[in-house]
Amino acid sequence: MKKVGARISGRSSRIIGRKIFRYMRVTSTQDKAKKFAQKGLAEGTVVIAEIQTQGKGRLGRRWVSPKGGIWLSVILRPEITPMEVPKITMIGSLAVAKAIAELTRLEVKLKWPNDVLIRHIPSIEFKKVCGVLTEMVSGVSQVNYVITGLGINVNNRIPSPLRANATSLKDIIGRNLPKQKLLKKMLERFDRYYSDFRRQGMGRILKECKGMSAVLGKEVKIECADKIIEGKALDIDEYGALIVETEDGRKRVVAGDVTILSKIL
Ligand code: BT5
Repeated sequence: MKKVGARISGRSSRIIGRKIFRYMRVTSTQDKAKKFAQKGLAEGTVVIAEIQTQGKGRLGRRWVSPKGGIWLSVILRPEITPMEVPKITMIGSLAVAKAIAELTRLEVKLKWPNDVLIRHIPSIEFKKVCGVLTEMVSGVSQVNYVITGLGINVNNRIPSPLRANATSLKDIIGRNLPKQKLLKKMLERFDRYYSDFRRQGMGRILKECKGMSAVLGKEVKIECADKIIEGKALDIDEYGALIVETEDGRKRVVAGDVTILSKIL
């Protein structure tokens, strides 16, 4: 594991990205960030790597992380309860979605609970360009710290088994994108939304997330840990839960894997 630059600071950020640790190759930026958090490193510290050898998705899944992508984790110390942690996933995915939209002018959507999708021009299909993983260490009623991991497919190749659902910005645009520019925009957005959240709660962020949602108003199938729920996605509540109208009435879903049954997003 090679450490490229010890500490790169100097961005005018208030919180996110006050310190950035860059690595050539790590197992997972989540693990590095967790170790730093345990040692007491400040909120807003970012760990970023060129390559992850054991990148992680949710529920122990693998996240493919070759050279060319943005793989990073952020240490956060929000004063929230464990139940509110999905709010942080929303903030992270919104920051990525907005930064990509601003830089590329492509159509970007959020797929509840943790995916950023992009339209695979010229088709009408949307594919996953980014996944967010939020892990926490907490007591019963208070979160100790949160590590939010963002994996963005920028200039990397997507292995063929994943191509049906995943894409990279380079795949769509046909050339390399300036990774540092996207990173800077994304961290600035993240910083702004996180500060808004700490000052005023989820109001504006929730509204923007709903506005970019790929699932609201659609017929969906959600695979949860112990059951499958089918119905129409009606709303996302303040805690980041999805409200679904099913044959047995309204259900509130806090986590799961969504398949959108409607053809057109
Ligand atoms: C996620 O999980 O989407 C969360 C991914 C978080 C990755 C970041 S990278 C920086 C930080 N450090 C880490 O170790 N992780 C975080 P989930 O929703 O469970 O999706 C995982 C599934 O997406 C896999 O089972 C594959 O099907 C697919 N997948 C794997 N690699 C992918 C990629 N690069 N792009 C798109 N899809 C991928």
